[in-house]
Amino acid sequence: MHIVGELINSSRREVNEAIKVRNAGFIEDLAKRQANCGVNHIDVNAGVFLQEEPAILSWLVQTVQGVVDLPCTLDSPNPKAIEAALAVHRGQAMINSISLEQERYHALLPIVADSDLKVIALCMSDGGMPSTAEERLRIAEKLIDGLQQKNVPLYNIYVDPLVQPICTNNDFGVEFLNAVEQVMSQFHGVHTMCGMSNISFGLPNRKLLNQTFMAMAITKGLDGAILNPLDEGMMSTIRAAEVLAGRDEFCMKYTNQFRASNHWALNNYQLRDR
Ligand code: THG
Repeated sequence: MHIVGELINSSRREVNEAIKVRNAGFIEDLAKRQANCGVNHIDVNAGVFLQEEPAILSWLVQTVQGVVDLPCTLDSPNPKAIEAALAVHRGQAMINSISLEQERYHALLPIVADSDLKVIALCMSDGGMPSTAEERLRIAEKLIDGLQQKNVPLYNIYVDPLVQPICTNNDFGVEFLNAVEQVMSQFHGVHTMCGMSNISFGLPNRKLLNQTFMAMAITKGLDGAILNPLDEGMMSTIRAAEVLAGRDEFCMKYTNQFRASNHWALNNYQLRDR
């Protein structure tokens, strides 16, 4: 599972305040804590700052990469912000995200063309949000085709079928899951990615719903997610679902996570004192 840590997002109040006063320490701490959870990319989002977004996004990248040796996911539809951030970024950045919305598509396609960037392809068009798996597939197909024509290799494409709140439509869960399954089987080599927490919007006990939905999506082949890596329940669910879906050779990741957690110490303690 390719995990993107979501916490450095300007829509979160504390992050917003830290950015305003350029509190590098706060951002560095969030970067380090997410890195310690084993994430693959750190998402950076300065979307609420509009005019200042290019300057702030590149400041976030430099601040994050000053303390952790990880690439960033550049969470912006603004080509100026992406360019500014890429100019200071080290390693293989991920663009979050291109979509079929025409303005966004034509602004971002030249940036990823002929590059080694990873790119999230969001299943959204000017026709609004897709509701069925079929609509998602049609958009995914066009995005994959357009990216391939610009020499973006399939293994750098992460299709995001778009998670929507289950409380607004009873079918949103199943349609998303079917889209994951179909993308993974029809476009061999392509990855999938999503922001899981939208599924539980407006409902109580959101963590339970997010975790359960994650396990269900993993059985369909989901291999990437943007999430809060400090949520231990979610991280455990991912390891458990991956081992059970046959995606964790020799159960190594599962065993290692268990070892690293308190359960291991507790277990040893109980064994010793038996
Ligand atoms: N797809 C893609 N990109 C995305 C999303 C997506 N980027 C933005 C968003 N959705 C994913 N990022 C966030 C960032 C923060 C939060 C939710 C989604 C959030 N965090 C909680 C908070 O503010 O305190 C903490 C998380 C928690 O407690 O579990 O709300 O869908 N391609």
